[in-house]
Amino acid sequence: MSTKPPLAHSQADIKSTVASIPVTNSTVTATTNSTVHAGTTAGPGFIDSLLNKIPLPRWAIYAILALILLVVLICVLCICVKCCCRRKKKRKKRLDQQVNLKGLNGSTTAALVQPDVNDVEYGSANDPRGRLLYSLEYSAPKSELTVGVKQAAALKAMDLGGTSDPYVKMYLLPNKSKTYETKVFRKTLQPVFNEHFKFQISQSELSESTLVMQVYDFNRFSKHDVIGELRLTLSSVDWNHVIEEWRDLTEASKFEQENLGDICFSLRYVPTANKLTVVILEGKNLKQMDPGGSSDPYVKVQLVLDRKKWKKKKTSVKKRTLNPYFNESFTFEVSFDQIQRVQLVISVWDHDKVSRNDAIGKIFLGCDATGNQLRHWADMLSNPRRPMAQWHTLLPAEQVDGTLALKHTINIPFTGKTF
Ligand SMILES: [Ca+2]
Ligand SMILES: [Ca+2]
Repeated sequence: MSTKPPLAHSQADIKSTVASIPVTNSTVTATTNSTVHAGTTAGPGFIDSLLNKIPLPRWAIYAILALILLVVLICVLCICVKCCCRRKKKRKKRLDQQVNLKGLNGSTTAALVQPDVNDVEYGSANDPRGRLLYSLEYSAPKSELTVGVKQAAALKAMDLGGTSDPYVKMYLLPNKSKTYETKVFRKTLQPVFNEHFKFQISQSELSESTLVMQVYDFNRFSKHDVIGELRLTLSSVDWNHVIEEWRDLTEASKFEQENLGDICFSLRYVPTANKLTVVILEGKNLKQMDPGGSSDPYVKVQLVLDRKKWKKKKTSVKKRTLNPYFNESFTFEVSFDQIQRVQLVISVWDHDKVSRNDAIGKIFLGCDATGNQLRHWADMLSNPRRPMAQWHTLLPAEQVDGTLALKHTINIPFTGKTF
């Protein structure tokens, strides 16, 4: 208590009250006394009575309390450390994935990808679509255009999870006789393709052609989406140098992409039984072939072996629909030796009572197919006895016939629309 008067003095000085020192002194001491008194009687008194009720010595109670406090502190500390670690791990995992994807680039197995079920499209039309690094080289003596698809960057995410499964499709216009596709790179927005494709084209044709490179997002269970595209007018290119440059992708223009529709079917091969089963499941958004704005679709399933028409089956006709549901199964006897040489041609036709039936669109699968079709075929072969279903976008019959004809220059019995 002897130290209190100077403290009271100083408080009084600071406040610079006009009141006399003895008065302030007494009020301050009074208040301090009262607080001390209240503190010692109400709080501790209550705790004392509580502690007295516990049949343990005081030191033991204090020790237990300290122990509990220590345990709580350790728990809080553990939770904090765990949270931090998890965040670090996530960041590390993301980095690892990027590294793995970089390591995968260029490997042949990248083509046989099986993206997850959550391949769902989202995003709007005006987002940036990313960039593509390509190269162009023309050899006049060989009449050969070499297009290099080097890499893409900052591609637009098309799937849930913020990624895409990109691949590049390319062709020349107006003579769209050959379409090339790169391998698919799974779950990345910066694939490194490093693939080269050659077009046989004369110098005069070259100056009238447009090179179209489209970056697609692969989806196993739905239609592949165009992420973006590049259209290069080849007449404006200086062919004295090898061109290598980055360009921003633009939204794909639809004007020359005539929509023929999509077809879904499953393939199953049982090597021990020599059985190939094709189930034609359904078609969607088929092209309107009849004046009434509809079509009467049916599907032809054909096998070509050693350049000859080999086996043929067809579904029933579905009247007046552009989204037919077939679910019709066809089984062919194909030996393991034959399955490696056979081509499966799926064509969708519009039935007409009066006039000739028209082909709506066509695709072919087999070991010498490309892109999506080759992927489906490879999936079937690498998963024996399991039916593998997939959607395919129909191509113009002439284009597919052209590709087939190119491969079988002499013995082709199937040129023209009748195939
Ligand atoms: Ca995808
Ligand atoms: Ca018809």
